Parts: sequence; C-alpha cells; structure tokens
Amino acid sequence: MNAKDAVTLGAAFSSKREVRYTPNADINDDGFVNAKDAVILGGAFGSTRGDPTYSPNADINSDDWCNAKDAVILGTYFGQHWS
Ligand SMILES: [Ca+2]
Ligand SMILES: [Ca+2]
Repeated sequence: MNAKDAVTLGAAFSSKREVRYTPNADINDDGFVNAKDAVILGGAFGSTRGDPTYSPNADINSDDWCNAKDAVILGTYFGQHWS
C-alpha cells in the first residue's frame, strides 16, 4: 500500500459514504427510511420547538418546525435503507 492506494481508498470510502448518507431522514435511526419514521413525523407534525409534541429527530431540516418541509425530505429518501 502506497500513497496512491491510500488516495484511491479514500476516494472509494468517501463516495460510498455519500451514497449511504441519508441526512436525518431516518428519524428512529433503525437504518431504514420507512413508515415508522413517517409515523413519528406524523405525531410531531405541525409542532414547533417548545411544543410537547415537538421532536428534534422529526425536525429533519432542523428549522424548529415539524412540517411539510420535513415530510418532503422524508419522502425524498423514503424506502432507502443502509447498514
Ligand atoms: Ca427509520
Ligand atoms: Ca423542520
């Protein structure tokens, strides 16, 4: 293994990470973006930071609101899974 191999390995690693990266859409962190996450978002839907129903995990884009913007992100990644 030399420096060139390390660069190749690093590039492969970062591209793999990119493919697997699902930004916060996996609300319950179980490796799948599916109906379970949608249920959690549904329970927090319409809430804002400070509300009893507000969930920081369900606030996927971290704008202090659990709303349609988060649902759009969830929908974008819906059905994806990784290990
Ligand atoms: Ca999940
Ligand atoms: Ca949000």
